[in-house]
Amino acid sequence: MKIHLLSGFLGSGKTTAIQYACYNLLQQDIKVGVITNDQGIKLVDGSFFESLGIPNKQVINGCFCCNYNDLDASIQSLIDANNPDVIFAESVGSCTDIVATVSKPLQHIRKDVQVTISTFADVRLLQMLLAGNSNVFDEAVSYIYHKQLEEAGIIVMNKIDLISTTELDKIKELMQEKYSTKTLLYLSATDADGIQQWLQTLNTFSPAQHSALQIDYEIYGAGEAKLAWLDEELTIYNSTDNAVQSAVALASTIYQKIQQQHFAIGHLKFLLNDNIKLSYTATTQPDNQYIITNQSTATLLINARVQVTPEALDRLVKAAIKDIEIATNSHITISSISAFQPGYPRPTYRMAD
Ligand SMILES: Nc1nc2c(ncn2[C@@H]2O[C@H](COP(=O)(O)OP(=O)(O)OP(=O)(O)O)[C@@H](O)[C@H]2O)c(=O)[nH]1
Ligand SMILES: [Mg+2]
Repeated sequence: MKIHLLSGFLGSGKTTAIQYACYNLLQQDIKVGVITNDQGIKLVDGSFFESLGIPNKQVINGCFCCNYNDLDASIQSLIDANNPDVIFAESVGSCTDIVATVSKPLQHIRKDVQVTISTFADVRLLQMLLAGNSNVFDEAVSYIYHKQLEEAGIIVMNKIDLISTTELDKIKELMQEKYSTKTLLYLSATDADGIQQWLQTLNTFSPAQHSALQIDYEIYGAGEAKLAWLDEELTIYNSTDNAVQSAVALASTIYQKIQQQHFAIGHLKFLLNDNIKLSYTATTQPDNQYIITNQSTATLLINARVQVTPEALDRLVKAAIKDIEIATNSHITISSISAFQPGYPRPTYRMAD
């Protein structure tokens, strides 16, 4: 069995890559399983794979490294239920050091499993950070971003459809200079050829190329603590059957309020009616390909990961809810809410070289 670990910053395209890779492999009758991971409990990614009918498990309430035993139990549970040939495991976008804390322990404990790690990077965000545009995220957050790239065997520069060929050539040059020892891929996860290229690389990649990071956990912990997580589940009631429109407007209003206040967005994602994902990142917005249906109720799961305090994020979302209730003549009830900062990273195992 193969386990492909995906690392990479919030919103870089890990879930999208797994989704299309699963379609590709299922077409070839290769059995797949997915493990998603996040700091919270009510999570868009896990529910999204559930809605796609792809066998999946979630490691919740903290990253793989700090919940190694839950990761292992999820692997076992997928094996018992479905015996997959390939498992994709997506780590939290603010997590790093996974060679030492996840990949090496996995290879040590499950000797029959082949493990790879790919780090995903949104090519436009990378472009900004490589250009020294350091005001996108706090220095400690950028530290995590660069550590994710540093520990990768394979770096996937994703979303190349968003830049010109001239810009792409420039990035290739810079990445080659900085990361010449790594396997560098340039693709779009939404493109079948791009996914095929990534899967081919995974098939031929030797895990021996991964080596553990030198990392300062004080800066890593400080970087995670700069980010706020807000998970909220709500139901929208609208007597003129405009509940779905109101939900979409709420997502957009939250995004606009974050933009107005100049808070850096890691990933602002929503799951509408348990199956439609709306996602805003530092560089992308929803593609609006969903179909608006006339309904008197709609559910919305909000997962916001933003560089701000949890209290300010909570206030901002509450204000957006109020605005939408008034603007669309809707009533919104909140069934669960949790706003917090990720805790200091304390890995279950850490195996350096
Ligand atoms: N244009 C474009 N957008 C993409 C591509 N891949 C992903 N996206 C978009 O980027 C956004 C974030 O993608 P996800 O796959 O959810 O990112 P992620 O890395 O799983 O995010 P987290 O789980 O929050 O860390 C979504 O709106 C995707 O549709 C791509 O190749 N091109
Ligand atoms: Mg994801």
